[in-house]
Amino acid sequence: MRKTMLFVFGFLLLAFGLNAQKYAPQPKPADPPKPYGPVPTAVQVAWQRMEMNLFCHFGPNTFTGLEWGEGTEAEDIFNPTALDCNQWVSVAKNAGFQGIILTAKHHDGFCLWPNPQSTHTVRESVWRNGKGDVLRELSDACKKGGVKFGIYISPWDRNAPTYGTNAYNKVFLKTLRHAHTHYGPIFEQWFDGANGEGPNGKKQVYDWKKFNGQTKKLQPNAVIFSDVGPGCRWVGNEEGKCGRTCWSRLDVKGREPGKNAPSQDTLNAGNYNGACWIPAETDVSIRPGWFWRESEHPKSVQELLKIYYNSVGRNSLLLLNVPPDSRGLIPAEDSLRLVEFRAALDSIFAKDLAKKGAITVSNTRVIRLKHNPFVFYCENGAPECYNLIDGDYDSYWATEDTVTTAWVELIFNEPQTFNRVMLQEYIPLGQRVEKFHVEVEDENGSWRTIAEETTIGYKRIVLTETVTTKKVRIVIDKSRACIVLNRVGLFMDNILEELPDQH
Ligand code: FUL
Repeated sequence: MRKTMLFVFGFLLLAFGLNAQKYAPQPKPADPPKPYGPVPTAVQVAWQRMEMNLFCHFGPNTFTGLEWGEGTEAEDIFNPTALDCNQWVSVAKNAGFQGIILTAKHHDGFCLWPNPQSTHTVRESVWRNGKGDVLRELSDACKKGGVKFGIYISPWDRNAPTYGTNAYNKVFLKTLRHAHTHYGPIFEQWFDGANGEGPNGKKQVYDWKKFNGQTKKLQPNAVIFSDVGPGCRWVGNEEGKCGRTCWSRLDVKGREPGKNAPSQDTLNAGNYNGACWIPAETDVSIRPGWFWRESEHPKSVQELLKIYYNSVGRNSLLLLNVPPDSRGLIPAEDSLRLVEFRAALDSIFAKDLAKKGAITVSNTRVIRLKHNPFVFYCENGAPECYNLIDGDYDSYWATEDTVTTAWVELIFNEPQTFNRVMLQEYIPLGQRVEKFHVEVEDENGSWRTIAEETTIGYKRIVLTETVTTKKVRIVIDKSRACIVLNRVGLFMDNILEELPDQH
């Protein structure tokens, strides 16, 4: 009996549903937008979505106070008294960092793992009677804590006897191979561009093709960092500042890391017509130096917030260096500062005021809705534009193919107060927007521009004066192809209220 009733009910539902489909005026849905220009690989998209990673500079310099060790330091100098990589991982996690990159070998050549290619390693030190291995500990701790693990291995080596000859390239390849086959998986391989004098006064001609080729083969899911990628690029400075205009595209033909890299300005802004997708990574230290020194202290929360806005908020990933001390622990003052930084970010970004609004758009592409493929609309206030606030990364609002100027309007019942506007382009389909502005309606019904900017990219956080309004309009003035946005957000930052230098 119950079965029959269910059957009848189901039949009625189906019949009614089909009927409704038949008679409702349904526009023809368009195909999703075609990718524009170079686009990121799935690995690059996953990497960009990490947003913030921790950098750990650790090695003989932690004990000597040098920034660039000579390579002649006695191995016994490296002797952390209480190394605990689980502590590094919990510091990273508590602050919301997704990955940790360790200087496995800095310019002094000292290896934090027993690299068979070198006699200048933890194995030759007194630390744990030569049985210690920092790479092993951090890689294990990362796996245990669910944090991704990456390594910095400096090509420049002030210790390697072969440095400056062809033989060094082979040694370096074997060094990479050892690290890549014993401690993976790694999410990022960091190649420093510094190329100073070797012990014999010679400069090394690096075989980048082989370094990258082997890395890609052994660690296909690792993004390779260098001045010219191929996975991601240096942002061109160590101050935590990505360009206000920032394209994730770069031209690298004939270029190499180091002296032959594009100019620092180019790295900062990318190339408008760059042939490759090589997004910017902003590396900066929480302290004045890259390595720990007792006399130095971490930056304030305000400074960290500025760095956040100038990196994550400008289409770049933030790689924040937090150096462990001579005990092998991240000092309490730094870990506390990071907890404060996290609390500040949470207080600003936990509440997205855009979610309280109704949305209309000047144009929309008719897209079948992801969660209900039988329903689609195209009139103003169409459901597609709610993809901008649904929290689903892969759902977006897009304009029709020929439309490269459009606006999104947020309308509220009650006035809202905010000073940060967050926008995201759906980068799997490329980077498109090159000019936009934000307007608010005042009490008299007239519109006022509160910000004018250029690029958006993966994420753009626009810093504005604090405004209170019932209507906000984001106007895309110029896009290189139809517009594809997956996020609009409005936030109130009560911590960094004054507008920092925005250049
Ligand atoms: C630079 C190096 O010379 C510094 O010592 C540091 O490792 C920084 C991240 O990159 O090129």
